[in-house]
Amino acid sequence: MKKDGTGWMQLTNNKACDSHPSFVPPNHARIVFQSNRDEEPYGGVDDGGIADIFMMNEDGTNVELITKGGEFPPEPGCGCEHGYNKPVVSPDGAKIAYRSQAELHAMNTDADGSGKRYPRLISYGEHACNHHTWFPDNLWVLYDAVWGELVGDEYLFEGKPVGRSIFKAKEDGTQVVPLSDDNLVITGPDGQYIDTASNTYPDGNCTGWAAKGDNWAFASPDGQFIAYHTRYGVVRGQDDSTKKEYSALNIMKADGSGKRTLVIKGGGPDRTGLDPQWTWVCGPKAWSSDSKWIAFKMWSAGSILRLPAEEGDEPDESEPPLRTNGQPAASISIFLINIDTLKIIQLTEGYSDYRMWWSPNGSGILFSDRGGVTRDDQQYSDDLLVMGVLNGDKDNVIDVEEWGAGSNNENYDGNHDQTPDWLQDHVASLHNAGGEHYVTIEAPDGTTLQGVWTSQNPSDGDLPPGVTCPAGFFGFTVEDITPGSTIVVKLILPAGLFPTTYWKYSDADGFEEFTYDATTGTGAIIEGNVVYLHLQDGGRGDHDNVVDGKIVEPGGPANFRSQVRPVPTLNQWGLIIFMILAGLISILYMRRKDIKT
Ligand SMILES: [Ca+2]
Ligand SMILES: [Ca+2]
Ligand SMILES: [Ca+2]
Ligand SMILES: [Ca+2]
Repeated sequence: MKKDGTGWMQLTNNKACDSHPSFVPPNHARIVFQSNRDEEPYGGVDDGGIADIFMMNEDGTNVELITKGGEFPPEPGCGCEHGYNKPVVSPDGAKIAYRSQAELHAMNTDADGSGKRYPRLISYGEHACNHHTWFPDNLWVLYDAVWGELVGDEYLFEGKPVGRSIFKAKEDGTQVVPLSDDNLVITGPDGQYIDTASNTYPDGNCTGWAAKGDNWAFASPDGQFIAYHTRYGVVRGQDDSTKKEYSALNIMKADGSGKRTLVIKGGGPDRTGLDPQWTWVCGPKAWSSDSKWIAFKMWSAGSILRLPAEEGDEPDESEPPLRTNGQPAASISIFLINIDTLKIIQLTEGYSDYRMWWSPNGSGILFSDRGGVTRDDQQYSDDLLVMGVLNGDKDNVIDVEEWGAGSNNENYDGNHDQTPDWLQDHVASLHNAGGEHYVTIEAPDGTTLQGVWTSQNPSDGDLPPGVTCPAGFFGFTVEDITPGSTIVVKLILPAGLFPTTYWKYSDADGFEEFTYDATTGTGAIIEGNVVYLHLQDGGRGDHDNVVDGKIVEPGGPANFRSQVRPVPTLNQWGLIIFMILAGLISILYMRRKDIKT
């Protein structure tokens, strides 16, 4: 359907469960999905209606079963979730990560000349792999899983129940890296272990899985961070009992280091910023295109009542999480948080909103409104909605990020041209990586500033000796310039920050100082807190090295000088006179004090 909800068309129409669709990049002309339709038995062997993975054209034609033949033998399972399921297409469209027997696999999207897609097991030793998402590099798949020894319906490690952990697996099946194994035995932030039942399906046919622990890992578009959440309790007991439970939204670096909590019951890491009724944060998260904000959902306190799927059905009260019955109906709202400043913004209120997808250019969030507390009394099941416009220009920096350091000033004008920066294609205002400083980048009027990003250090290695970049690095692309021309881009730092030089980084040349060269008219000229970058398309300062009307720039202001001027030093006699004077003053002061008392 179109962004305004019109122009939708039905792609499949049958009694089977068709789910988990995704477009195949880069041209998005095909759709991969999961279905338990029975029409395609394996070489005459009926698989009993378990899930398989299919591909079709974007208009619903040319449906092809792709988990077929000797490479994909019929799989045991129970219902729609088993067999070959949950296909997720890689960002480049070349590979599909999926589940089979609750383990994580990958295959090639397109069959080769001999008709093979080379399915491969990429997880190993873990159980109940779930919630898999691709890393932006197309090489790694993030997922959560349980490992340990299965005793009864719980997995134990050194005798204690373990929760879910985050792992990343290489798509060729050669490597698995645990990212949160330090969190295997789950304790709450208060240090107490919370004993909860594992979440076993009541029919007993499928292996139980522990819901507590780390779940739902999503990498930021720039590949620097992984957002995930931790459940400190189970949401759905088999006996429907109410349990003390809460959860957190966390973040870590891509290598698993630097774990920190962004949101926990009541708001930020210090549990403020939101009404304490907001207790449960979970599920899919969506990153803004500038990798600075995360959209997440939270449950308010209250009882959960899901409206009937069809008129005449009984209301279903079994949906998680369990709340104290008798309270007003709970709602689920969508929030944004800035990963550095921890600023929280509530986007929706009073409904049951969940499952967000943020468009790659940052302009809007697609989400679902499920039955229960719904925008439309006549709706009994889930609706899809889209929220926009969250990025009013082309710089890749979302509107609230451009609204000043506190994300609360719609008129913020960092380059002082009387126009709010969020409305300007050639101006971007944003925090540096780490969030300590708020800067403005201004390209010439009439050009467009695109793909703005920040990083503390774009290289895996250290900065060169003697070079410090306390504000980190800034990357951007300036388009719509005269091919071959030299432009000046202003990097406006906060007042009081005085860099003395500017360093660039590229994969090809590593770090290099960008001093001003009068012969070519290129390089950095620094006046106070403003860096004037003289960049030539296809020449010095353009990292694409091509005359194409476009300049690609990553670099950072370096070696800040103190804003404090050196204090004139006293010679020895001056120092002695100063000490005598200071002594006299203190004696006088003490005497006056004596007189007063
Ligand atoms: Ca913007
Ligand atoms: Ca402006
Ligand atoms: Ca802007
Ligand atoms: Ca260029």
